[in-house]
Amino acid sequence: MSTSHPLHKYIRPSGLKTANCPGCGNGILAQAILRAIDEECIPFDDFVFVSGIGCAAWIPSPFFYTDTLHTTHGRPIAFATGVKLAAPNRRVMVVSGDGDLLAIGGNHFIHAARRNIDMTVICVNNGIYGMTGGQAAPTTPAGLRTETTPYGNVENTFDISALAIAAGATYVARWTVYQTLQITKTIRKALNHRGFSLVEIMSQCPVQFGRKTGMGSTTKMLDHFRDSSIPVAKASGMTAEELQGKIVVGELHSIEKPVLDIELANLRARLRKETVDGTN
Ligand SMILES: Cc1ncc(C[n+]2csc(CCOP(=O)(O)OP(=O)(O)O)c2C)c(N)n1
Ligand code: SF4
Ligand SMILES: [Mg+2]
Repeated sequence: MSTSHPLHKYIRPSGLKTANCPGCGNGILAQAILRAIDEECIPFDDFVFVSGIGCAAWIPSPFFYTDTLHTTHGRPIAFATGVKLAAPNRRVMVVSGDGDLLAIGGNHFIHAARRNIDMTVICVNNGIYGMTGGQAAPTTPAGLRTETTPYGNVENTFDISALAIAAGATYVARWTVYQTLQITKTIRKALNHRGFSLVEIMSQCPVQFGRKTGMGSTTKMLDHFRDSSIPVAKASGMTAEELQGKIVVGELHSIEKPVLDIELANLRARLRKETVDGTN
């Protein structure tokens, strides 16, 4: 009897060890992503995974045994856009961190959402720049002491999912790594959605965020996710004050809108026809 893990077939046989720390939420998420693809029975070779720079960017690259693009900091969505437009039949999934996608990469993020480019973006929101030593990110909670906010963070934070909806994303959901099964279900839905999907995953970084909040251990951070999560249906009946410090989880937005690669293909077909007809 084989004892190998059922998802092992998706891991590149490189012998490389993960860059992520023990207790990091990234391992839980990696497994949830692979399980969603496995359950959907989508050939792994259909995918191109794109990531930027940061701990979360090590989730697909180089470990997922298909095409993986490990790009420059803040630019995974720009690379993913190029891949999707050059090869519309490939499934493009971006997996990267809150800093990578929303700080240096913020402009690419909002414009890809606005253009409804067909890609699944998984944003790992750990509230900090993990890989570079715990600097404040646009998601770092107010008051938190970090490497760059030694007296406490005085900035306002982005609500990543709300930003994506406002920018034009057509599928948006949020979970924490505590809700592993729901993450898998949601990624399956996102994979079946044609257009720009954002799945925001609140994840624990025990090493940087945990140390600085004093929350410390992985289990304490997971307990926090469990105790702070409010399903979106329940949240709709709560006041802003009641929602203070809570994490609204579930499917937040799902609509249909024209998708960029389809619109471009239609445009090309129309221009070709007009050229043949002599009307262009
Ligand atoms: C142009 C550029 N600026 C800054 C950096 C340094 N840098 C690398 S990763 C990173 C932040 C990563 O944070 P996040 O995307 O939240 O990933 P995490 O490590 O938390 O998963 C920064 C500032 C860089 N590599 N390139
Ligand atoms: S520094 Fe934090 S986010 Fe990065 S791998 Fe370690 S625990 Fe995970
Ligand atoms: Mg981060």
